[in-house]
Amino acid sequence: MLRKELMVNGQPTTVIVEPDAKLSDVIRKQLRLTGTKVGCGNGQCGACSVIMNKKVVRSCTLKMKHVPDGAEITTIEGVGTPEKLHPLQLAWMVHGGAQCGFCSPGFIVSSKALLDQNINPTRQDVRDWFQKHRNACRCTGYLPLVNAVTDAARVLRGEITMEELDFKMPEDGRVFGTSYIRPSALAKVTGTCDYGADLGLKLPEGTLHMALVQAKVSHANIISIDTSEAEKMPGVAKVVTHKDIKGTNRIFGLLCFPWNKGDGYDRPILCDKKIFQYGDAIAIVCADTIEQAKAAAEKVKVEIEELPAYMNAREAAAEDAIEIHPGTPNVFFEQPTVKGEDTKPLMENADVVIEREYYLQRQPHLVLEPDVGFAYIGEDDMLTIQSKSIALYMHSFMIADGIGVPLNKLRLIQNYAGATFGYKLSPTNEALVGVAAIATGKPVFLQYDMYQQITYTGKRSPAFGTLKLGASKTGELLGLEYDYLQDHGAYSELGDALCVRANSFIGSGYKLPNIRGITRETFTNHAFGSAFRAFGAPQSFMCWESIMDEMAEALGMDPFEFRYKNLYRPGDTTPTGATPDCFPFVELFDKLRPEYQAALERCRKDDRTDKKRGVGVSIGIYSVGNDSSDTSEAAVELNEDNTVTVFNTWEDHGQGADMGTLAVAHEALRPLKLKPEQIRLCMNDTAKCPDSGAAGGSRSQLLTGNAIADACDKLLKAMRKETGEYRTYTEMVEEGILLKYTGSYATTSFCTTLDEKTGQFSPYVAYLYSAYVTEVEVDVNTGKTTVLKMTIASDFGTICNKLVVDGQIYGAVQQGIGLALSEDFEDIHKHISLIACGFPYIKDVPDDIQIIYTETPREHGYKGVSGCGEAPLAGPHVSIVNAIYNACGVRIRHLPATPEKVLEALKNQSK
Ligand code: MCN
Ligand code: FES
Ligand code: FES
Repeated sequence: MLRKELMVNGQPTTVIVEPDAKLSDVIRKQLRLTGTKVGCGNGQCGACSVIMNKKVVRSCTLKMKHVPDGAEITTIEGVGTPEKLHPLQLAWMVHGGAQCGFCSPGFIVSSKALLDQNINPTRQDVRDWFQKHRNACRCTGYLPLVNAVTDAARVLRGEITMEELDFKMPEDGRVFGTSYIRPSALAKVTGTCDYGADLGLKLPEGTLHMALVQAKVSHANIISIDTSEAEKMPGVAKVVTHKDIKGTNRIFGLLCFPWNKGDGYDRPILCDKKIFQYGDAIAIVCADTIEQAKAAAEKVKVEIEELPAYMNAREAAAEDAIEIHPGTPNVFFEQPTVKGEDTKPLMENADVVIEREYYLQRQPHLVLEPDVGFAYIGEDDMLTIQSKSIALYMHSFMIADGIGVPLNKLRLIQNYAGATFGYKLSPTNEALVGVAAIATGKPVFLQYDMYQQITYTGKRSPAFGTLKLGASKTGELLGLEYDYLQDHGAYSELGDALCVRANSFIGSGYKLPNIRGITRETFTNHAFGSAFRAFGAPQSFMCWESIMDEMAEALGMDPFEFRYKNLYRPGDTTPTGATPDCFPFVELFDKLRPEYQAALERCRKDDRTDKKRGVGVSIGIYSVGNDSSDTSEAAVELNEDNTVTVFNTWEDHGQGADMGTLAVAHEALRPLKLKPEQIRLCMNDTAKCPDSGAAGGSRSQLLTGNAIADACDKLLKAMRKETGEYRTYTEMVEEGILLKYTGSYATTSFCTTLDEKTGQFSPYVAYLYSAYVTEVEVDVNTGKTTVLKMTIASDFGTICNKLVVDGQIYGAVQQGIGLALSEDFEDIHKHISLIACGFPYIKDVPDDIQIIYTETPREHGYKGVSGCGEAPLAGPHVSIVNAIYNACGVRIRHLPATPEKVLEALKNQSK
């Protein structure tokens, strides 16, 4: 043991530690300073940054034996407090720097060390600093963070005051439509916000720690599971296997269409007969400490018979492949699109016909907070599960039978989430902690490390698409044929819905009267497909916006003007035959055109023989809500102090559910003249809040927003006196008037259901439209592509909070760049860390991102809103690959466009 005398946040502190203990563990677990977060745990993300003796260190890799005695350590708690913010913390809030906020303490601490040395850094200095210190963010696209640092520096230099930096309420007192700071920002920037791992440290004594016994192969029959040795290991309370599960041991995968060939019950909670993918959970060891649990997990013996592993869609769809889920064909869902005339004769008569194949890879979500959750038997005998779930009611429904607990005995609560980007639309750990809590009768805690996060949570489903497009020589689109095969990995969960998204998006955005296409979804033994921001759109637009670019070239037309000519205009319909909710593309392109022309001019001027520059264009469309019918509920209650509480399950990934809820409620309750702080939020607890639906499908602002507004309307009606004034709480009670009202909203009356034979339907309440112009530089000696600038023009309806929506776009740019150039989870033994998976750091993302909006009010959204969260990720990657082509003549049809791939294509080109 070492005895160290430290100076922590200005306070002399003595700690007794193991020499090999990590500084991050000592700070978090011994000193209970949980503002310091641990993300990757291996020096790649900077979430754990602290200042030690004036230098930024990543505390997760620093062993205590290397911490000098007397070291001065500053954590986020020492930078500033909620009562006395450091300018960096305020600047972070004002610039929307804390979305999920998981990276914020690390960034702020790192920035403090920079400003301590250099009070007047340039933007480049800030970017160099974050790159050097590996401060990684998955949500913000970095640009707002650089803004925050430079503004905080201005405060420190005395050029502006904190008051001047702060958000100013407009004179009319409105929150809706402004850049009001989200309510959770203060806790996030001060490190006082408890995420799952922080709450884990606050669980009662006796809580058991869970370690999973996971499959080390991708496909096998299980012959036996022997837990006898593990059970005898020190500290072990129980080894849970499928035999201990009281329910069906299956997670219901939400079959969406009855012609799905599976039954939706293909995913076991704990494997019983088969292993379907690498990492599958086979047993759970529950022990007093995590070390004991892990040691015992090593002793569980699993005897298997290995089977052929199908690691991509084509292998699994081949005729000789065995069924991964016996009884269900590997290709478990198919959906044709039949729109307009037969395309065969059209193709024969078209002036130009091109046929191409494209592939979009298995994009990993790469969130910084690894999955974490816990469960306990709570009040009223409820099995209470706390996790990062973004679908609380839906998950209850999906797991209840499997774990063997009636729905009315199950309570799900969302913890603050260090982002999900959709992977938490799948119940990843909820059933595991549920069965462990039932089997042991104790509180249980399960935390994945980054390796488990990457290898054992869902991924974006990769897809192959072969498209054939016919056009007239004047550039009219005549017909499209396609065959699209998507790899949904080991489990079917939401796979049919994902498949149908491709029918909606391939061919969209343009006048295209005639389509014959088929989309197919297949099981493989690779990572199961889960929702990922823009669910289905990036795959579809990779195919569609690539072939549109190739068609422009075949026709000898400018790719921007070719698109412009064909853009949706009134009278046009979507590939599923629906009428778009509005037609903003022409105006968006008109606004983009000068940017496009300036970009072409810049690239022409700056082009060099070794570094080629080019401009790419693409569009992206996304939809709002679940297919065909969607509903949401929220409630409001008048409190004794005449404040109002809003109740909903608008789960927060980090996108800003708190902000959306507050802004809508504040606006809808304007007659009460409440200040924003007089509206309280009670969110994301199924025991307290009504079912608002999942925070997926960019649906919440529109659907839950309407439900909140409806609840507010009802409350206002109840409070309104004949004089037009409003009753106080006391008056309401005296008159015996209800204080709490539930509001609801449903899309059922105007959305229609999918036609099995033709794929035609009107599924969505609203759509989201974006167009991208991107400038890249390709180094022809290395094949490396750098994105220099991206301009995005979008229409998401009326904007509820500008800071949030800007932030969504900036963040999507980063993810689009990763998707285009580096991110993948293909090799299960290689793609196992953030860096190996191609995580984009600040130098991979341009500091020049321009945002253009049109705000076409939507008929069905409160105050004209539509959604926004996923939309900006529908198409940016295609503008990048199109720009690569424009720069150097290399057409990348299989993503990601890694330097090796581009270099090889360049070499082939010169042969
Ligand atoms: N918003 C707005 N004005 C509009 C539309 C939306 O101000 N006209 C705001 C909303 O208040 C909300 C945000 O934009 O804070 C997104 O709203 P919406 O599009 O309705 O999306 P949801 O809240 O239903 O769902 C979240 C969506 C999805 S599905 C994924 S995945 C996603 C995303 O948004 N994951 C994210 N954004 C993310 N952002 C972060 N930081 N982290 C994630 O994991
Ligand atoms: Fe320490 Fe990622 S660098 S948690
Ligand atoms: Fe940076 Fe979410 S705000 S990771």
